[in-house]
Amino acid sequence: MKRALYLAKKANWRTSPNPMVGAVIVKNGKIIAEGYHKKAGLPHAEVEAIMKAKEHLNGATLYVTLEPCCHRDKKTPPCTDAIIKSGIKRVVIAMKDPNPKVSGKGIEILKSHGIEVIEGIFEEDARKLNEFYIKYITTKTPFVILKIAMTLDGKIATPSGESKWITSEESRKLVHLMRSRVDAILTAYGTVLKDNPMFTSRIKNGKNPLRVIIDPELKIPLNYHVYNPPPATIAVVHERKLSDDKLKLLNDRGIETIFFSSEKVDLKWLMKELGKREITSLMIEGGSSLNSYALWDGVVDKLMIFVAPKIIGGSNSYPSIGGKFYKNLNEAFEVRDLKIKRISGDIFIEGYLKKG
Ligand code: AOF
Ligand code: ZN
Repeated sequence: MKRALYLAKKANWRTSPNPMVGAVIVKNGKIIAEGYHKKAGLPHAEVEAIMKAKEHLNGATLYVTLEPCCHRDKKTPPCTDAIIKSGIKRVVIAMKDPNPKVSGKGIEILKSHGIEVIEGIFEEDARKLNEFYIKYITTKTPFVILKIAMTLDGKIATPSGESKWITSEESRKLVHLMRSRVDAILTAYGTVLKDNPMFTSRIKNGKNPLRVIIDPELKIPLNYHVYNPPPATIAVVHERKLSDDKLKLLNDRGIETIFFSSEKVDLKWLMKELGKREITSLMIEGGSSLNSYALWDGVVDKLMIFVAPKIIGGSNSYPSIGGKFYKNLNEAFEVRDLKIKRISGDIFIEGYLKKG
C-alpha cells in the first residue's frame, strides 16, 4: 500500500477534479504490475495496473489507495468490472471513495462476486493525499487554503504597504509549489494594485493555477499581469457597480466574469460558483481584509502560515487578519493538527480550521 501511495503521488496533483490513486498487483508474494491515475479522462489506477500485467491475475491481490469505482455515468468504465473480469481474488483498499456515487457500493459489488475486500490500510495517508478531492466531491466546493506570510508580530506589510519580501526565498518556493498543486488562486484588487503580481508557479515543471480576482469595479488596469492570460483569470465583479464600458473591456479580452450583487461578495457563495466550474482546490493569497472575510465567511479549511524572524511593530502596519474580531478569547477561531517546520530562517505552520 505504501508503494501504491507513492505511485498515486506521481500524478503530482494533476488529476483534478479526480483523486490521485495508485494501484499495485501482487501474485505469489511478488509485485507483477502497477499503475496510477495520471489525469482526468485517462484510465484509472486499477485499470492501468491490470492492463500492464503480463500474466494471468487469477488469485492475485490488488492494493489500491481508493475504493474502486462502480458508477457508469462518467468518462471511463467502472474499475469493478475490470477487477471482476481479471480474476483478482483479494482487494486491499486504503480508503472508501467519498464520492456519493461510489461510497461503499464499489466494495459491495466486489464482495458480491466473491472477492475478499480489506479496508482502511494506511487510510490516514490516503485521506491526506486526497484532501482536496474529499472536500470537493462531498460538498461541490473547493478545499480552501489560507496562505499568510507574516512577521513574528503577525504583520503582513508596513504602514506604507511594503511587503516584499517578508519571508525567505525557500518559503516562497513552497508557495510556488502550492500554486502548482491547487486549481485556483483567490485574491482581491488591493493586493493586485499594490504589487502587480502574476500568481503563476515559477518552479520547475510548475502548473499555473487559474486566477480568481475580486475586482468589483475593475480598478485593476488591464495591462496588469492578472488580466493578461495565460494563465486564465476569472474576475469577480459587481452587477451594478461595474460600468458597461469596463465589462466590455473584460469581455473583449475573453476574461470570464462572475457577478455578485450584495455589498460585499459572500465567499461561501463564491466557493459554490467556483465549485460549479470544477475548481476543487483554491489558495487565498490576499491582504488583511480578504483573509478576514475568508475566516468569517467560514470558507477556510487549512492554514499555511510562514513566519519570518522580523518584527515591524506599530498599530498602522497591516495585520495578517484585519477587520472583525472576537470579543472573548473563548470564542476565537481554533486550529487543529498543527504541524511546525523550519524553512531556512522562517517557521512554517500548517493546521486545519476547527469548524462549527
Ligand atoms: C478509481 N480509480 O484511479 C480513480 C477513481 O470520470 P472518470 O471516469 O475518470 O471517473 C471519476 C470518478 O472515479 C471520481 O469521481 C472517483 O469517484 C473515481 N476515481 N476511482 O477506482 C481511480 N481516479
Ligand atoms: Zn475507477
